[in-house]
Amino acid sequence: MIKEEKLNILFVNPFKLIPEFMDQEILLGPLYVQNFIKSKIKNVKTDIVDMIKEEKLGNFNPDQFEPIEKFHSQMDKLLDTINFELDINSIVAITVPTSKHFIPTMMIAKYFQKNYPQIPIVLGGAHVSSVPQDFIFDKTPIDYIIIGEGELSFLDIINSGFKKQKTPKKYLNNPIEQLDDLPVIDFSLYNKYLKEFTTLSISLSRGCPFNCSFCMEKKLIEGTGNIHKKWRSYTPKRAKIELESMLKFGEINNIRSYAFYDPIFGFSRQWLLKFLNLYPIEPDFHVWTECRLDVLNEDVLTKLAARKVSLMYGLETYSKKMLSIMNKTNNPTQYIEKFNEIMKISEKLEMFCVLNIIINHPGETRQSFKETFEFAKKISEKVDLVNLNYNLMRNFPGTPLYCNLDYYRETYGSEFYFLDWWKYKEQLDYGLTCIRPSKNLSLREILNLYRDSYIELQELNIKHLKESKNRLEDYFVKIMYEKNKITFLENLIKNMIEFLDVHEIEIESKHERKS
Ligand code: B12
Ligand code: SF4
Repeated sequence: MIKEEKLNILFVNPFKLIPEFMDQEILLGPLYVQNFIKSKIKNVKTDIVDMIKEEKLGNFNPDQFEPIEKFHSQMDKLLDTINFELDINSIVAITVPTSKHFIPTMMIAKYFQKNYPQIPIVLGGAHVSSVPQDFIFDKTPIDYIIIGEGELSFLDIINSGFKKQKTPKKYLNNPIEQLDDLPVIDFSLYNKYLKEFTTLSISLSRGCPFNCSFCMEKKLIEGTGNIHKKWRSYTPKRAKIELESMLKFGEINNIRSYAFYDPIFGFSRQWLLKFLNLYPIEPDFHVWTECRLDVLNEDVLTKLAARKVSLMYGLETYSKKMLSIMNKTNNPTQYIEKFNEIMKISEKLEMFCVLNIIINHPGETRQSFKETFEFAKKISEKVDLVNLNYNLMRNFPGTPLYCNLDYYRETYGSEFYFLDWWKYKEQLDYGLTCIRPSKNLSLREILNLYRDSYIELQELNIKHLKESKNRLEDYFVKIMYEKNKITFLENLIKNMIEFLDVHEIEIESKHERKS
C-alpha cells in the first residue's frame, strides 16, 4: 500500500575522492529511478543532490572531510541550501555508481544515520550490486539494498511501507521487461545542475548476452533467469522519442555533446536498422556510443556515419590467446578478421572511432603484450581516425574475473594485490591495477613495458599528427594533449612503483632487475 501521507525522497549522488574526467557525465541510474517513481506515485516530492556538481558550484569541498565533523558540517550546509523536507515520511536514496564511490557513500550514509536516525536509507548502483556484503554489518546505516535494476524494487519498498531495518533488506534484481513501460526521460529532474554538464546521455537498451571476464554486466542481471540475460531495448519508435527528449534539453541548456550509454548499443541489427531509419540523416548533432564489432557490417556503418553516430569499441587486445582468456569471443580469429574489416570500412567512410585496449589482464605474457603493442603502433598511423584508449587492467569486484581469482592464480600464475582496494583511500589510485599477470611476467616488469610502450605510442601519435594531410581543427591542442599524456603516464608509473615499494610488493623482482 502506498502511504497516504506525502512522501519525500532525497536522491544523493556521492562525490569522489579521486576525480576523473568522466565525472562531468550525468548519472543516469538515479535519474531513471526518480523519473519512474514520480510516474507511479502521485504524492511524492523528490530532489537530487549531486555532490560532484555541488563541488563544482563551490558548495562542497571533498578535501575537507577530516575530522568527520568537518564533513558533517559541510553536509549540514548543503542540506540547508536545498531546503528539502526530511521528516518521518522521507527516504534517502543513495547511488553507488562504481566501487570508486564506496568510501564517500559510507560517509554520506553515516551522516544521515547520525543526523536523521528515523529516515530509511536505500542504496542502488553497480557497487552495491557487486558487493552487497560491504553494506551488511552491525549498526550499518543502510536499510535497503537494491541489486540490479532499481525501478521496480524501489517501488516495492515504498509500497510495502518502508521503515528503518535492523539488518538491511536485500531486493534482488527485478528488471523491467518492456523498457517502453518506463516514462520518457525527463532531464528537468536535474534542472539545477544541467548547466554544469557537458554531455547529455540516454540509455536505449539494457542487458548484454556476453560474459567478458573484466566486466560485471552478468552480475547486474544475476538471479533473473535466462530471459533477462538477453538484450532488451525500447521499441525503435519509442527510442526516437527518447532521443528527441534528450535533444530538446540539450538545446535549451546549450549542450552539444550526446551519448547513448547502453552496455552494448544496437546489439540486435534488426533493431538498429529500424531505429536508424527513424533517425535524422546528416543531423546537426553528434552522438557517441559503445558497440561490439561483431554486430556491424558495411550497411550499418554507412548508416551510422550518415547520422554522425561515433563508435567506441572494446577491442581489448590484439592477441588471440588473450581474447580467449578474456572470454571476449569464442572465435578470436573471426573476431580479429571482423575488426580488420570494420577498420577498413570506417577508414573509407572517414569515420572516427575510439578503441579500448586492456594491457595486463591475467594471463598476459611478453608475447601477448608484444602482439598488442605492435598492432597499436600500426594503428597510430591512423591517428586522425582512431583514438586508442591504451589502459592497464583494473580489477573491479563483481566481474567473472574477480569472482574466480583462484582460477587465474592456478592457470596462469597470476597474483592479485589489494583485493579490497575500494575500502582504503590510499589504495584507490593504484590498488585496482596491482596484478601480476602471469608466472613469468611480474607486475613491475609489465608496468615498465606498459610505460615504455605508452610513451612510444604517444610519440608516434605526435609524429603522425604532424605528418597528417588532413590536419585536425584542433591540431595544436591535440599535440599538447598527447605530450601531457606522456608526463601524466610517467608520473603514474613512478608513483605506482613507489606504492609497490612501500607495500613491499614483488621486492624480489625489483632486486632481480637491479642485479
Ligand atoms: C555508460 C557507462 C559509463 C559512462 C558514463 C558513466 C556515468 N554516467 O557516470 C562512462 C564511459 C563515462 C563510464 C565511466 C566509468 N565507468 Co562505467 N559504465 C557505464 C555503463 C555501460 C552504463 C551505466 C548507465 O548509465 N546505465 C544506465 C542506467 C539507467 O543504469 P544503471 O546505472 O545500471 O542504474 C540502474 C541500477 O544500477 C539501479 N540504480 C542505480 N543507481 C541507483 C540509485 C538508487 C537509489 C536506486 C534505488 C537504484 C539505483 O537502478 C538503475 C535503473 O535500473 C555501466 C554498465 C551498466 N550496465 O550499468 C558501466 C559501469 C557502471 N562502469 C563501470 C566502471 C568501472 C567505470 C569507471 C570507473 C571506469 C574507470 N575509469 O575505471 C568509470 C568511472 C565513471 C564514474 N561515474 O565515476 C563499471 C562499474 C563496476 C564497479 N564494480 O564499479 C560498470 C558496471 C561496467 C561493468 N559492466 O563492469 N561508464
Ligand atoms: S564488455 Fe561489453 S560485450 Fe563484454 S560483457 Fe561487458 S557489456 Fe557485454
